[in-house]
Parts: sequence; C-alpha cells; structure tokens
Amino acid sequence: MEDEILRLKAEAEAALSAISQAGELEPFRVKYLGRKGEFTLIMRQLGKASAEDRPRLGKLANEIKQVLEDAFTARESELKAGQARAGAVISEDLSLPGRFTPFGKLHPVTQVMEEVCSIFEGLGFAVAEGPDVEVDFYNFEALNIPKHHPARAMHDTFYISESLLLRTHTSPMQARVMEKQEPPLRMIAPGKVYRCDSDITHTPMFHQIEGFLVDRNVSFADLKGVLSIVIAKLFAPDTAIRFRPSFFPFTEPSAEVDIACVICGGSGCRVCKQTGWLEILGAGLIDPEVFKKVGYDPEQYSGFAFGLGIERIAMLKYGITDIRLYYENDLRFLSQF
Ligand code: 2NL
Repeated sequence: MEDEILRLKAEAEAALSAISQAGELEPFRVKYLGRKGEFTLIMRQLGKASAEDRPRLGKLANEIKQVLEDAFTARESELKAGQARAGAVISEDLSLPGRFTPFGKLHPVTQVMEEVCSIFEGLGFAVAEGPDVEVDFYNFEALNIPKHHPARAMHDTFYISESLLLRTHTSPMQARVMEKQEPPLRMIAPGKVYRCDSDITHTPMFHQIEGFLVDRNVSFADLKGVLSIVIAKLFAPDTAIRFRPSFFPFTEPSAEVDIACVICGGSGCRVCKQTGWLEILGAGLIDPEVFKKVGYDPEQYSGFAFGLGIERIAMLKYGITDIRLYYENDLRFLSQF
C-alpha cells in the first residue's frame, strides 16, 4: 500500500513537470486530484489496510496529496503568466496608427509676448517683472502723473485702497529699477495691466510690454533705430513705419508709432479705417521730471521709453477681428496658433 502511494506520487510529479501547455492542466487535475482521481481511489482503499497501519498511511497519503496540489497550483500560475506574455506579443498589431495624445499650446497672447520679449533680449534688453498690485507712487507719481492730474482719469484705475491699486501699465517696474540701478540701463517689463474699461475693444485686464533705455546722449534717432528693428522682426522686414506727435505724461517729446496696414498694405481698408496705417505703440524720450523722481541727473542722462499692447499686436499679426475670442477658450480658435 505504501509502495503504491509513493509510486503514484512519483508518477504524478513526472506528469506535472511534463505539462507544457495550460490545456493539459485540467486532464491532469481530473486524473490525479479530482473526486474520482487516483488519490481518491487510494484513500478509499485505506479501509483495507490493517488497523495499526491505517493512521500512518492515511497521514502519508494526505501529505502527498497536499504537496501535489501545491505543485499543481504553482505550475498553473506559471503557465498562465507565460500565456499572458505570449498573448500580449501576438495581439499587438504594430501596423496600427498610434493613439492620439492631445497636447496643449501656448495662448496666442503668450506666444506674442514671448516673441516680443525675445526680440528685445536679442538687442540687449533685460526682462524684469513686477507686482500686479502697485503703490500709487510707482504707478503714477514717479512717472510724472501727480494726484488730480487729468492723465489719471485716462487710466480708469482699479483702486484697492487710497494708496494701493492694480497697475494700469507696466512702467512702475521701470521706475523701481531706475531707482535702484544707475545707467546705462536697457530693460523691458512684460505683464498684465488692469483698467476699469470693458467693451467690444477693451477688456479690464490686458497685456503690455513697456521698455526703456537710459544712457548718456540717447536721442530720438536711437528710439527710431531700435523700434524699426523690432517692427521689422515682428512683422515683415520691409514694413513701413511712421511716427506721429502725441502726448504721454512720462515722455517728451512723445510719439505714436504706426505701421503700414498689414491687411491692405497701405491702400486703405476696413481694418485701417481707410487710412492705410495701424497704430501699434506709443513712445518718446523720457521726461526729465521722471529722472528727477528716481534720482537721475537729467543733465547727464537721457533715454527713451515705449509701450505696446500685446492683444492688439497679436490681432494685427494673426488677423484676429474680435478681442473676445482671446477669453472664450474655444479650442477651434486656440488650436490655430
Ligand atoms: C502706449 C504708450 C508708453 C511708456 C509707455 C515707460 C515710460 C517710462 C519708463 C518706462 Cl518714463 N516705460 N513707458 C513710455 C511711452 C509710451 O506707452 O500707448 N502704450 C500702449
């Protein structure tokens, strides 16, 4: 009887290790471990053994059955894992097109902002960013706009308190830099600005880049030279430009700069209101009063400054006709840039 049990163990172990495919597992289980299998038969025959041998043989048979069941389970999971690996390789069709991964893009305003910044950086201008919440002094006072000056009314300021406000332009940053550093200086200040104004062509928040250069003997010709290069790089190399006299409290003389209409090339159309020209920025030579406020000697230094609105430049560059498109988050619009 004992020999029979041990022989069956050896036979089952050999059969198990010969199994190479998952399909052979079930017949093995039925033959050796099933309810009508070889081990069940042996257990039944234990009744024929002598009373003194029976407990020992029963224990031996049970132990061996357990060992075989464990070995079977291990072999089963081994084969199933192998099958999954093989299946994965076979089911992959390498000729199928890849899955589309949607990717984001920079907003057109951000793209133009970065483009203008990199053009100025190429001309040696440093980039400085400042706080959106400003104190009255840097936003107005230092830029030659005293309290009750009519220019304050032009700015439609959002006040937070008597002396705190949302900056109405990015030049406060320039005043902060001039106060701390001595010329020669060349820098630009990009960022968000805020004005309490909202209609089809105005949003209460928009983006500006303002810049300035201060050194000895800086003239209007230097301003014209720098702006000509920037406009040529931003639009087309042969874009015509013109300067019109204007007024800003912080520059004297001041000018508004136009480019030949990017739509009609100067012959007149709806976009340029039949003038052939589009205004793209304001500029001028820094007013000596500003130099005094930041502690520079206007007899020693001169400089130019300019400011441009990014939304407007992006509209002209890309032919965008409605400023509201910037804020609707419509992917059909945004994915074009
Ligand atoms: C415009 C006009 C301008 C500035 C901005 C400036 C002034 C100083 C220092 C640094 Cl004193 N930046 N900014 C100067 C002239 C004109 O903006 O029409 N902007 C959209």
